[in-house]
Amino acid sequence: MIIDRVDLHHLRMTLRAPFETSFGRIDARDCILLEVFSDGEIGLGECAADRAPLYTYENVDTAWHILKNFIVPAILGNEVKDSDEFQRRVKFVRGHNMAKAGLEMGWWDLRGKQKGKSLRELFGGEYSEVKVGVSIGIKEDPQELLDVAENYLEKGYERIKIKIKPGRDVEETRLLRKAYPGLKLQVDANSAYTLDNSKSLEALDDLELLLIEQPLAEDDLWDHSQLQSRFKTPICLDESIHTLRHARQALDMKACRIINIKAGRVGGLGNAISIHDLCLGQGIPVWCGGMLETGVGRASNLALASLPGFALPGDISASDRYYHEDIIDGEFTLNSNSTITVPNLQGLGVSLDRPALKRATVKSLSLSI
Ligand code: OSB
Ligand code: MG
Repeated sequence: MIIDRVDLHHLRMTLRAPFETSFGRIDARDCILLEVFSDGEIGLGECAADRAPLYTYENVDTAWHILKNFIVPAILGNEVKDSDEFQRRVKFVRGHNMAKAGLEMGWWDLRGKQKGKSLRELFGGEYSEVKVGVSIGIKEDPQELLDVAENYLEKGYERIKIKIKPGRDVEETRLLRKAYPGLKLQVDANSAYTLDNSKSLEALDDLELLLIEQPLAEDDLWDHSQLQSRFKTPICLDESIHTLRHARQALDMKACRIINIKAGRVGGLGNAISIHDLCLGQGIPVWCGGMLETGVGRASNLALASLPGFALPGDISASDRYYHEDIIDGEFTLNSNSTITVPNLQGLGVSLDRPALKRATVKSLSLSI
């Protein structure tokens, strides 16, 4: 396949409710939507970098710059037969995985359309519906958290993840556990702790959590291995895993017992699948993380999470959990068994709501051969 044009759209999408994590609070989510052209067909991609570099060093402006000046020029006009070849062509760009993943997603959507297959079929995904949960941000007070959680449980979500940070951890988690003894519950610290101040986390170990996500620094596999050796609850890594090599080393070091896979964080769907395959081979459960994606990224996450190693519910909630107005036609809804159905149309299986896209667009740029 030869890509001959790429359009970038910087989007700003207002969230239904502010989302707060240990690294900050946002009212709106930025991202880059990509339209990728080949042979008269258009593929869609989403680059998950946000307005500020809080979750990772990338942000929407660095991704724009790296896509425009390096990644898109390396791909335009060149044959790209598979995702390995895509990675070889962009390998000279160090890091910037979210920028790479945005364009790679567009390549996959095109590939599916050319072959007349859904991404799930291309990936060999087994599940036609994937188990999902909801990720709840840090709230004003524990009562608000309980109210929000109750609302999601009523909607049918079977698994809840709450964001924690020092001082806003044990009390709220204990309260939720007390209110819902059998609930599938997990916490995400987004790197807010160090080994020195991780004492408060020990109380979490008795609350029968599915996992504790990314307690320590992104670049600290070693300290995670120290922490995991003291905990019976599995540690799950998110921010620390950027490559297949990181995943292998984290498992060898016993820095975690579960991995959260996000295609954006690891440079694309092809790399995400490689990490899935490694974990499946070692009996390590994985699950699909989320980045408050639009419907485009959500479709990609659903296809990825259809693979057999995605044993735990993903952070892939229904469209109405995120935005008043999404940029795709239709919406993703929650089935009564806490699943979302994987699209089965060709490619990602979603189409753009052009007027909505226009309303969300901050700026656009068209690049061609
Ligand atoms: O750490 O998983 C995270 C959102 C933005 C950045 C990082 C994370 C998250 C979430 C939201 O937890 C998950 C979702 O998309 O529902
Ligand atoms: Mg996380």
